[in-house]
Amino acid sequence: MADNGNTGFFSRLREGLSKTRRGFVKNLEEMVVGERVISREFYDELEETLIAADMGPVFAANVIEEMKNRAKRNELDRHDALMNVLNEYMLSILEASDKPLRIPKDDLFTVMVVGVNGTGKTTTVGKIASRLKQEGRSVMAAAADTFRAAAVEQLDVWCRRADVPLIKHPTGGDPSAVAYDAIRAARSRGINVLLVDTAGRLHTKTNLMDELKKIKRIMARELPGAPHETLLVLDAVTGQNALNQARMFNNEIGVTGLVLTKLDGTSKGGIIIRIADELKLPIRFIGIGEQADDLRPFDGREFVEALMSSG
Ligand SMILES: Nc1nc2c(ncn2[C@@H]2O[C@H](COP(=O)(O)OP(=O)(O)OP(=O)(O)O)[C@@H](O)[C@H]2O)c(=O)[nH]1
Ligand SMILES: [Mg+2]
Repeated sequence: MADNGNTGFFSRLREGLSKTRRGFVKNLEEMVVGERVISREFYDELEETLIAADMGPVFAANVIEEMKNRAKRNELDRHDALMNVLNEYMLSILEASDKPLRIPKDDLFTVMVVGVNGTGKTTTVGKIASRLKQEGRSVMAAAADTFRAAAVEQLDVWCRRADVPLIKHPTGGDPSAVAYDAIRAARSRGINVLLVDTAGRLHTKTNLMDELKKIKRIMARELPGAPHETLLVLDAVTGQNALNQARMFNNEIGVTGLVLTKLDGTSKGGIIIRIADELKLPIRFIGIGEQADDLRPFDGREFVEALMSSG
């Protein structure tokens, strides 16, 4: 990828995170101005600030403990030393979650994309399809969201633009039948990557989790090891709800990777730290807009830099 693209993405990410940054960095800066002796009130206020920034109580407690330790050793008498502790902590947590999706080239690799309605599943399937296609992979998509015609149409637009074949059934059909057909079609055409889009809600009273479990089961029966990746799409704007969704999906169907979308313009970008810290699931991609190149593999260091750099 050209440098331009990376710089563009970084500055857009930084811009996108500016509300999150304003929510806590400014607060921190005001708190530490002129402060040499760090008081108990200071730590309490800091803890509140980090929790208010959605980073979670565990993270806040750990950061503060480390600050207190350093203060005891007289290593923490300046503002930048304090910010360094915060930076280091964020970095260690986000780098541990920074595990890009590795897709072998020789076999059919299947990705099932799940999440509650509106988080950005279909858009993410479209973006990943066009990214992989640009990298020279053979890609196919499956519209296993049969909830509404518009959902299939939406994916169809992405697929036509990316020149990726789409397997679809009429609205209201059985989503697992779509997944089944797609695996067969992908195999017979020697496709490398199959991306399966699923619904965030259903027509029937059938539980969404039961439906997703069924799709998984059918995929595994048709192709041992499938789905190779169960990718959960979370909307950063929803903050704590995203964390709860991740817990629920992981308990119910098992999640192997996360995508965090809508990091453009949210004040709740700190949730990524809490999700990484408490769930320890790989973060595969982040989304910062609606266009194809607004999705990138997650890079923990880049994220911390974008979050903490002023501008
Ligand atoms: N700003 C912004 N918008 C996004 C991003 N990702 C997706 N969207 C938008 O969010 C809306 C919902 O996206 P979809 O991809 O339809 O979400 P979905 O999870 O498939 O929704 P359902 O199929 O209804 O469950 C669309 O308007 C997308 O363009 C992102 O990273 N940033
Ligand atoms: Mg959708």
